[in-house]
Amino acid sequence: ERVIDVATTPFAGQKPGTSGLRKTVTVFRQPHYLENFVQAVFDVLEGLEGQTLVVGGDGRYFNQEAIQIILRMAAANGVARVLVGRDGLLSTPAASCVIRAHGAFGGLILSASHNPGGPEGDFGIKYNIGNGGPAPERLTEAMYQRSQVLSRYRILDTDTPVDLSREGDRVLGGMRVTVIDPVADYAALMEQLFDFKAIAGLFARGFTLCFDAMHAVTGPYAHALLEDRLGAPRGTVINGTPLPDFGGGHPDPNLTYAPELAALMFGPNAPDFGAASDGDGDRNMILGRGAFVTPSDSLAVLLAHAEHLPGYRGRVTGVARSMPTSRAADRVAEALGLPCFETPTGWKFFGTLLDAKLATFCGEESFGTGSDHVREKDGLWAVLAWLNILAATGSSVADVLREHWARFGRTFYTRHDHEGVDKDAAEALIADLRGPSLVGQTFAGRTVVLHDDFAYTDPVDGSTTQAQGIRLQTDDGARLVVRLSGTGTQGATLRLYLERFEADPAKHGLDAQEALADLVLATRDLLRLRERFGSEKPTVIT
Ligand code: VG1
Ligand code: CO
Repeated sequence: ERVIDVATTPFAGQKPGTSGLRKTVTVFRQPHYLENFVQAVFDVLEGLEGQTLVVGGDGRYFNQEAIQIILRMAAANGVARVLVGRDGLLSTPAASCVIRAHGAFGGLILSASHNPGGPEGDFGIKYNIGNGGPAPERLTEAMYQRSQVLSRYRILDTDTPVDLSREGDRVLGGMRVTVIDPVADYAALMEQLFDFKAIAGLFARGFTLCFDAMHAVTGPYAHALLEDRLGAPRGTVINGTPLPDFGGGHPDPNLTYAPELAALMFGPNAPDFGAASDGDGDRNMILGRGAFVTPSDSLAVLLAHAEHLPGYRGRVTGVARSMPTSRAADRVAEALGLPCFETPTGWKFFGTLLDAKLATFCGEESFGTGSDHVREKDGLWAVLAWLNILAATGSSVADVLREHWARFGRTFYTRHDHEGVDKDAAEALIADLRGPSLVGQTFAGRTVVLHDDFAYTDPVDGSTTQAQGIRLQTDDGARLVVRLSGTGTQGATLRLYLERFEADPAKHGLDAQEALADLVLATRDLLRLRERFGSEKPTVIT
């Protein structure tokens, strides 16, 4: 096969957001669109020639076609070898694991994560660096800049697809393509981190679990780990076959988009434990019988119980959370004498902290939890960590939560999303909030003590990131955060994050929406939501 240079012109807006470039499938299927972006990535990677890349995706519509294009371009750009998951599948955490396990130069992950898939849905692509983590901002910015000026891309002149259905080596131009088992490296890593014997013991004693893979990429991983290795009965994993359109669902593990699981866990026949993960397998939702664990609490609980987890015992150095994530983990860190870092939204900001061993666990309120075992958040990892804790303590999920709150206090937390709102109106709201300081004024009967637009200086590499979201804090420790989504593909999504601390155990049983009701009302007034957007009702509450 010949290498050819194809003349092209830039597409506006090929700018990676919170997690890679995400657009509708229709945008991605325009001739040259994907090719341009991939070439922009390759162009800014120094020393790519002769290296090994990892490629895989969440199996959504356009995954296979995209991978074939990427393989032909990688070969044409001098990549020596590509490791690709069988059938083009690799969950995001597994891709991170494979990059690290094989010492690859980096990897391309095809996913729009929790966004719906299918011909009318979304697609996405992101580049991860050699530590297995998302490319840092300076690299994604360089890719964007390059995409705006390139005039040609390089590709192998062939239409014959590489067979990705069988494991083993193939040759494509001058490049080796190795099709790997997408689960093997990842499963081996999980066995090193957790007490599989204790978890298997739980299942042997009749402990029941329902894991909803939401027809997304975690199905094969969950079948292999939970059922095959840990002995949970068949049927423990539901919706376990990855489908290009996720069965028409919205593969976002929360109480709104996983309604069947939610109904099961709060119904009369609830199993002991319930969990779900998202399109690309990096998010997780944790439920017990009649109990929902907020992701912010989950991070705090894992940190508090690290001594039960073989892979972490005696080596936890710190914790990091994204800015809008609740401060529940901060309280645990303080009690344990560990540092707690507050970073901008998106997993790419945790990489330097993990590499420098400043943080061991990381978390985001958006159902993301993880550790230094890879450089992505990891849905199934969180599920295994919780199972390990339940096995070690002999407690139920509800008891673990109750005991945690009794010891550290409870941080009531909620996020209200207003999806698909008018972009100009949303930007005007943020601009207004960047205006005169509200410090000293009253908010929900409290006094505002902090009002800023979050900026971050990375303590390891000194890089700075501005304008990451408005923070409003009151004298009693309540907090409102306002920011716009960087992963959406339609209009704008406004995210409002609210929390308040409660020390009194007699009040820990309250429903979060009830406990935060006065803050919700005050937020609607302060932001004049109805006036600006025509409605003050959120589309999704998590
Ligand atoms: C959202 C979440 C953020 C997460 C990101 C990627 O970003 O809020 O915490 O890191 O999605 O997750 P945004 O900019 O829309 O708020 V995933 O599972 O979509 O890769
Ligand atoms: Co995801």
